[in-house]
Amino acid sequence: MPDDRLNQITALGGAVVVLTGAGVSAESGVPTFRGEDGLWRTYRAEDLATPHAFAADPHLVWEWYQWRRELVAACRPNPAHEFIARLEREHGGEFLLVTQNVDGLHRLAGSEKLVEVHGNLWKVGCTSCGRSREDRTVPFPELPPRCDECGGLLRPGVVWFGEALPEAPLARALAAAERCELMLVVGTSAVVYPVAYLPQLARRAGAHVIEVNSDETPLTPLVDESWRGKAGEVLGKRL
Ligand code: BJW
Ligand code: ZN
Repeated sequence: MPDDRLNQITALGGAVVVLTGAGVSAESGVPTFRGEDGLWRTYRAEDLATPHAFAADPHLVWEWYQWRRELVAACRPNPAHEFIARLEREHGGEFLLVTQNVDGLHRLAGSEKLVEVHGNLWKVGCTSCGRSREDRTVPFPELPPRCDECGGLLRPGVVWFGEALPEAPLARALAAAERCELMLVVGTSAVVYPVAYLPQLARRAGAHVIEVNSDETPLTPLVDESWRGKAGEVLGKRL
């Protein structure tokens, strides 16, 4: 095991935050949003992941989510997810995993201290009565799916552009970013706000920030260390 800042800080029980994005799941077969093989048939996230798109054509938006639910249902965690789950288990100090991912793979890998700030693909919410619940039906017999209770239109339990992030998870993420000693930022393009503020916040509060990414991002010039490469390979070596 290398003697680097990650190991030094975790050995001393310093507070650690891991922030992840779509790149951490790429080696599991989940397409990223903005990468080369990214997105998602012929549509851009910015065109489908909005309340406006859903209001205009809920069937089309649900087709996209149904396709993603089917795809993700067949995916398994990779060594990057496993490394992060193990870091949580073995680290004596404060720990929080903040994920922008909606695929649920971190939980499958065993992560427990986590907040899903952009929601979860396996949750649905009713646009009429407001009830929300977990629903793992793949595929839905009919699109768009309807609420069992009131017959209203269901929507995916994710956060779209222009929508507020869930209050409690975001507050936990902000507080953890402000007091961590080390932040590991894995597989995110760091362009979607407010999450993109978290590493900046941590850095300003004096944390050591390490970015793990196969490419450069707008965050790269601001971090203390860049570990260039595929997350599963770079972090898998440390398992
Ligand atoms: C690898 C790899 C490998 C590949 N290993 N690495 C300024 C300030 C604040 C807000 C804004 C602002 N300017 C604009 C906004 C608004 C907007 C925003 O940020 N827009 C930007 C695009 C400019 N933000 C919002 O609208 C947010 N809400 C908000 O601000 O609300 C305000 C409000 C307050 C009160 C009331 C009402 C409103 C909401 C943002 C929601 C984002 N939603 C999505 C969809 C989620 C649901 C779904 O999945 O369908 O979240 S968009 C999409 O982007 C998804 C992701 O979580 C998010 C981030 O993407 P991510 O994870 O970084 O993926 P990629 O593809 O971009 O990057 C992958 C990276 O991995 C790359 O760097 C690769 O190199 C790398 N990689 N393979 C390691 N193997
Ligand atoms: Zn309902």
